[in-house]
Amino acid sequence: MKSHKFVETAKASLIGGRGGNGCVNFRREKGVPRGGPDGGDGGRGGHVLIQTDRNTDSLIALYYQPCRRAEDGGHGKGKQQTGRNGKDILILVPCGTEIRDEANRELLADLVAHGELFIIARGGRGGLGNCHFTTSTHQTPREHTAGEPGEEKTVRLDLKIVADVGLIGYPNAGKSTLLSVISHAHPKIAAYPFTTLNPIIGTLRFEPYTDITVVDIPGLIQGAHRGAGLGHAFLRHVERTRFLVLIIDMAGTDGRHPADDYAILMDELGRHSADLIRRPALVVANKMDLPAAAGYLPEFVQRTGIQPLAISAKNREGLETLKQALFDAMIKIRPPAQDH
Ligand SMILES: Nc1nc2c(ncn2[C@@H]2O[C@H](COP(=O)(O)OP(=O)(O)OP(=O)(O)O)[C@@H](O)[C@H]2O)c(=O)[nH]1
Ligand SMILES: [Mg+2]
Repeated sequence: MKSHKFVETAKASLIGGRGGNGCVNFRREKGVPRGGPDGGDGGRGGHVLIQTDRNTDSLIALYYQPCRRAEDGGHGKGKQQTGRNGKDILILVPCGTEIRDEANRELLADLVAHGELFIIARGGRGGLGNCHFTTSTHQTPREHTAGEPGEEKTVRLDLKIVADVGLIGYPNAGKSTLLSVISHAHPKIAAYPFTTLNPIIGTLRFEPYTDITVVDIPGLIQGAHRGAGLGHAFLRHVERTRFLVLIIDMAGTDGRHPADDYAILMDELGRHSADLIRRPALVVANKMDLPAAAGYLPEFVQRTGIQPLAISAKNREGLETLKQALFDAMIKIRPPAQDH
């Protein structure tokens, strides 16, 4: 269905344009044998700019074109004409893009809101023309300066999706099914594990108050921190969320006990980041339409000490209660800290 590649990390080599050189020139006018210096300055080299854009959903642009160099500034000319500035390059990235120096991993920018603009590689300043070097004793200066080189940056970009709520669960637990019935998103749903390969965002409308964005990610399994299944790198996409929904297949469809699933999910979350297991969360028991679910539920409650919210995403049961719980949670929780 998806025709474009989803790229969530990219390396790029970005270079600002060189500044134009200052010019050496002397005025030549009829009847003025030795005109004064009138060499103009060089123009600034173009910047490489990065801007967040809510209509851009992956780093694909940098994946195909990882080396960018902005245009050089024009050289200065006679009659004090300044060279033109080099054209800037604007690279659009999704909201939630972190930019780090490739060499030392220093965080250069974390662009979250739509429209944030960051100059990643400045263009060099233009050089000075000889008209700047005149003094009372030095009337025919030939001095000028060359344009400065543009900045060169090798950076790594990482997308961490910006959403309010993250869906966590084993493959096949019904995360995508749930997203499809509480929002207008159309994630792929299938009875085999790892159907979801890329994060997908859905929006819940609570008119007239607010919107809640929910991100659906791939399934997490035991050993994900060692690379099992699809690994755990995709958990970055719930790092910025304020609230998690842990979805448990209460019917044990794939032959595991739901209480084990819960313990393993928490363990894998904790191994990815201690922050994630402390994040406010709601445990949801899905597939309650299947008879086995009623059998597993009491033992789940007893072993985990958690009374999950029972739903059937497939039959659209329990969804109003779930939506209300999300809404209440959003109101209670302060906006996310920007220090991830
Ligand atoms: N009986 C029943 N089946 C469900 C329910 N919710 C989801 N399913 C089924 O479970 C299977 C997996 O659903 P998905 O929504 O793709 O599961 P997922 O958690 O997104 O799986 P991955 O993307 O692989 O991690 C599909 O065959 C769904 O139809 C439910 O409430 N009841
Ligand atoms: Mg899925």
